Amino acid sequence: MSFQEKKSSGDDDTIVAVITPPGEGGIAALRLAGPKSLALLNRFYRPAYHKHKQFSPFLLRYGYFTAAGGEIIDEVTAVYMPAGDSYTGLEQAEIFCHGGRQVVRMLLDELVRAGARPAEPGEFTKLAFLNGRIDLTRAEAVADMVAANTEVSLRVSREHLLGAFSRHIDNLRRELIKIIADVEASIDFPDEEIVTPEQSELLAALDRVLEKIEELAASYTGGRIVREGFQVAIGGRPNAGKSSLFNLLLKQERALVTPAPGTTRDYLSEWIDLEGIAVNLIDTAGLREKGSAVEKSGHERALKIFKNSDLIIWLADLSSRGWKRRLEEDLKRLEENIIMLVGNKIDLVKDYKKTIVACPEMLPVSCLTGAGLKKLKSDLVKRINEKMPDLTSGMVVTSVRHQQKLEQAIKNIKSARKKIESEESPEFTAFDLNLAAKALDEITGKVYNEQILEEIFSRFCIGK
Ligand SMILES: Nc1nc2c(ncn2[C@@H]2O[C@H](COP(=O)(O)OP(=O)(O)OP(=O)(O)O)[C@@H](O)[C@H]2O)c(=O)[nH]1
Ligand SMILES: [Mg+2]
Repeated sequence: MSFQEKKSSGDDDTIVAVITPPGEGGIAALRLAGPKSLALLNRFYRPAYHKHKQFSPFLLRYGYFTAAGGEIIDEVTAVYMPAGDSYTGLEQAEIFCHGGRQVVRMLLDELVRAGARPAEPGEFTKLAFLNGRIDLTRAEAVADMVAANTEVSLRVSREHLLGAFSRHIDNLRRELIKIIADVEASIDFPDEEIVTPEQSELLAALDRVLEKIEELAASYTGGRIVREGFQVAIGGRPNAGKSSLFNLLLKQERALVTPAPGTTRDYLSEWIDLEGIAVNLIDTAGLREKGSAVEKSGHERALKIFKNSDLIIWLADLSSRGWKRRLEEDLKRLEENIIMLVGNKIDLVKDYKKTIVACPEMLPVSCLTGAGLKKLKSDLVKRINEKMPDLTSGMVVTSVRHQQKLEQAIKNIKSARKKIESEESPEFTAFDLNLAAKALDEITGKVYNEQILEEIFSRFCIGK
């Protein structure tokens, strides 16, 4: 289905849903979208004053919502938006009532009894897409924007919502289409009546697009961090002070701290906001060779957590004898992980600087006195920022769906490249390149099918 063929969901339904969160609140809002929105609004609305009698576009009116029998259900304000000039692109009305569960339910019931259909999850945004108001990446950004819980994720989803990302995809597509036209010209005019580009020119042009798409696809690692947060695990031998550090970073006594080794058996996980970045901090069970069965399964879990973490803070107890030898063993085991080395309990070690001279990258701290913790936090932020994508452009892939389509496009372009090099018939090259363009079109929604829409909008809640 192409962009031009888009219609509203195919029927003349007027849909309704509460668009504010459930529960009690000062105000709740209901939205109607569809050709009967204004008629339905007029049917239940009674003005408080004469001058609020008639609805005109975008002017808030003050009055009452009355039941079918005429009795007043609530005092409300309401607004109407004409088709072509609303979020969904359809005629729309919004009613603001008091934010009580029962009030909302009664208003909704009246509207449904009068013929409005309860909206499906994400249906308002889906209509906005189907009516050509926004493209798919922007529709998806609506959900991300609502879910954003840190400054960074908000900034990225806002860029996507405002269309920076889809404009970038469209530019890449345009470059690709130009190349396709050149390739196809050599199919249509095999006698070379018109000048077609040299093989080397074609390859150079393809490489330029390929490089840009690859760069965009590479931003996904950072995009995943923006979306899912940055995972930091605290690891180390039993009694190293992992739970103490966890509590300090969390600024609350969340994990149990005792002098007995093996206190933490299972892992604990909490979110912290480190300078606008969502960090998922995990306290793990201390690693040691011997231990009870419970401890052992705690270790297995810890190892799995380390594997999935973006960074491990590895804690050594500088006051314990033989910490260096144990650290060496541990580091060997963890060699593939990114580690930040921290030496704890410096308050117990007389000349700690001498002790760690052989470990220049080790950060000395004391969870008891708080010494070194400021530096630990700023180092942590630095390490996280190194892995964060450049957010200034908004060109960050945050969605698996987009990432898969980009990978598809890369694969198709690479295959086309090979065909040009081995001088295969241009039809085959054009075929691959058209597939690549289609993959890009599926990102913005120029090409879509029901399954793609279902995948995207099922993530939404009712009322979005
Ligand atoms: N003197 C001193 N004691 C500390 C320091 N940090 C932690 N401790 C103590 O060391 C003991 C162990 O601390 P925890 O935070 O429970 O250590 P853990 O690594 O979580 O231990 P497990 O969960 O058993 O693996 C507790 O008695 C803490 O009070 C420190 O910097 N200095
Ligand atoms: Mg612990």
